[in-house]
Amino acid sequence: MSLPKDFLFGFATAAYQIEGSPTAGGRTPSVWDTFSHLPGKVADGTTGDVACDHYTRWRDDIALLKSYGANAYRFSVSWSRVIDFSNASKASVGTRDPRNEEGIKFYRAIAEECVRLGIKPAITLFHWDTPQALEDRYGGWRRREIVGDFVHYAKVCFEAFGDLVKHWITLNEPWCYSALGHAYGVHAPGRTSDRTKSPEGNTAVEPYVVGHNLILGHAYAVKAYRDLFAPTQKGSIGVTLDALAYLPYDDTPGSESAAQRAMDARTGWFADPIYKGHYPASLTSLSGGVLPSFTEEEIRVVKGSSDFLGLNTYTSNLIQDGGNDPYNGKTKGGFVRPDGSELGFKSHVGWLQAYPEGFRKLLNYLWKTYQTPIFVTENGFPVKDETSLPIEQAIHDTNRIRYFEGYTQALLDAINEDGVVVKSYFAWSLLDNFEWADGYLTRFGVTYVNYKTQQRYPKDSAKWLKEWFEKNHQKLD
Ligand code: GBH
Repeated sequence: MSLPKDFLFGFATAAYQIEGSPTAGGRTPSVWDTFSHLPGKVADGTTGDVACDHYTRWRDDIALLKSYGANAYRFSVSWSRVIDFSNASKASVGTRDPRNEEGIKFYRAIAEECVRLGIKPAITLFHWDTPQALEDRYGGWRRREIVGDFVHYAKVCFEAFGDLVKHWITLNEPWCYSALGHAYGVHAPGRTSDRTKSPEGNTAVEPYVVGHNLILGHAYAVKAYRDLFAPTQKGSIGVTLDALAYLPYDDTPGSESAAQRAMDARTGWFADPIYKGHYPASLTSLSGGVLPSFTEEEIRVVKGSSDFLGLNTYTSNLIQDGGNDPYNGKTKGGFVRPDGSELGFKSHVGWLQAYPEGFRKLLNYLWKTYQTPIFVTENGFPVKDETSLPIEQAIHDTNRIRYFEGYTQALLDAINEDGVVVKSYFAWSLLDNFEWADGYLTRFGVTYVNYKTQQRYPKDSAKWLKEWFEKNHQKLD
């Protein structure tokens, strides 16, 4: 059992979840700054204003990566740090806002330090933090105009970091941004779209429009990279989607087709256009005809616009027919089988149960369906209790180790037994951090962060993962 020589092993983070310093170096707000400051949006009433203070402590955090044996680091760039929106109120649609050299300097220093330590930097361009200026200017991702602005920003990044960065991820989990941000309103920009305007009276158009523009933004950014940068920089670029193993609740045809419909609605919504050139047929009918369509020219740009499939995955779900949620395939999902037994073991967070076999099935499904190398860009386990435990106890994160044991074994089995091509494993996350609408209540880190002192404490899981990689990585040709 082993991992290929060029396998990337490391940890992932996202800008708004760790950086803090929201106004430093000319940064302007993103939709997450606005949203988290609204009362009632974040469970513990917190924001990312300070977070892990990574903006000033980044060098120590990269040292942690090194000590955990990582050969790669996935982090996201904050759009509103590297593009200067300080004059945005005077700008109109079509303005290409200038570069912000101070923001660029910050991320270049991080990438340089990684390279110096033998850690390959992998950049996510969009991890949900749309510049508020663009939200105000024309409605952010609800409008096609954003594609030009996203490509402009992406080109600034390719130009500024591309000598150091050879792995690019355009978008993180567009499903979350579209559905959680525009249908349920639990993520920024917090919109709960009007569902009465759709033919079925349940499906709103807006989340699909947002998803459509995200796909186009991704595809045109990839085109720019391939046309202008890849020939000299020789990196690869793709998208990261979130996926669950949706497993039939029982062996009835109803459950089986519902599970497939859920896969289509959650992951196929983005994966099918990007890898196959069209939306899934089941999503087209599920949406009651409100899905936007691509022009012939757009299809040529969208189809094949990812060098790999970036995969964020945490859990599995048992699917039955009969739900009422258009963005999850109008299915019902749960963790309890017909015989009353549970799927895997529980975390302290309702949506996540650990089920390693589901991960192995999912890897096989994605490999078979999309036939492209898979980069696992996030996988991890939350612990709520860590917040109330004394630090010296919280760092002994036995349950998280149990999760990683199962999931890394499933990964090895998929690679070595099933022949699935998997090129990376990034654990979520390097640090405990701002867990979006959950605030700081839920900790996903392999490093405990004491938010009062900003002191970092490696948890046992960090050591466990380090040893796992050392044991399984082929270093010889
Ligand atoms: C990823 O999101 C994110 O990329 C990362 O930033 C995040 O910190 C990490 O995983 C851990 O959550 O409305 O029932 O889906 C994973 C997607 C979005 C899953 C919010 C849980 C809330 C429950 N997550 N979702 S539900």
